[in-house]
Amino acid sequence: MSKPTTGDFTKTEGWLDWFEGPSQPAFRVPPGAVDAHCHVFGPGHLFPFAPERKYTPCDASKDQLFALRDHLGFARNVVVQATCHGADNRALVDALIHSNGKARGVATVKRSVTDEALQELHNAGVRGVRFNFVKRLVDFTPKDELMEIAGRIAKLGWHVVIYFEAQDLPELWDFFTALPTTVVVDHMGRPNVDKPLDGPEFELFLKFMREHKNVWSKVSCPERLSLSGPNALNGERHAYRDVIPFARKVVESFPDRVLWGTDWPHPNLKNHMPDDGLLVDFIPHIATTAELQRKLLVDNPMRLYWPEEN
Ligand code: 0GY
Repeated sequence: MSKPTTGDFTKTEGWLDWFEGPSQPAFRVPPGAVDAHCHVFGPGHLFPFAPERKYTPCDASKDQLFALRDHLGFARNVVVQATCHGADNRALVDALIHSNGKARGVATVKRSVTDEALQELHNAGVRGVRFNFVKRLVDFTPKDELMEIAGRIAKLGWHVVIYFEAQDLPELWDFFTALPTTVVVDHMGRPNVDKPLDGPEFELFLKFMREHKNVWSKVSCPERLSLSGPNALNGERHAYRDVIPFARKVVESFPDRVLWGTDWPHPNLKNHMPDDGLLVDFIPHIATTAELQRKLLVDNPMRLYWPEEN
């Protein structure tokens, strides 16, 4: 089904819309589970996309996100500001304040943000900022500017979410390791899963987490990283198999510092759009015991985003 973006916006050519009618996962997530990485897009006629954006998505509203949450059996969401909205957090804030306390957020802010604006974001449920280093998504922001923002948001008890690609970790290492907050890496730093699990590239990422106890990782987005794709094995719901060893390694090495999210509505996927039910069925392959599943889906995200409930 095509959902043309509304308002003055037409979605990017070739844009794949999110999966209509996701399947019921076979895996039942534990009570209180948190989808700790998802987005809202617009809708464009209410919340315009940012002039500096690199893509124009299809609309993906808060109500559609909350319906997916309920369908998959999750209790809460962490909504992450997507680059198509730049540093205009209105769609994110609108989702948070209409979530009945079931959503918290990660915003994007500029150096010029006022203390009052930060406090308003906090009141709405924002608990972190996102620094994006993926060149196809954003223009470069000077590191001194980002470090200044990190120092300010640290005072609110927030953390920094970083998004980068594996080959850029060496260059970014000194900046990342100087951040004064908890640091959450999106999608395991995007490993190349055709490279060996014990090769130098992924080992550098593991070292980053091993040596810096403030670093957490989302073990999310197998659909983005996989080369083998969603094909089930012998009719089983067992997709994205080439990503499993990488994600399982991170979960088992750092069980108290991992998060999981759907990444709905899945920006920028060119070849296939995942069935979110199938994505949930990826979880027991990477967190193989009830205890690991509880930490990944409940304990860890609750500690980071709803600490007052612990
Ligand atoms: C993701 C990944 C992507 C996009 C964004 O904010 C964004 O635009 O995060 C991507 O294209 O890899 O986490 O949703």
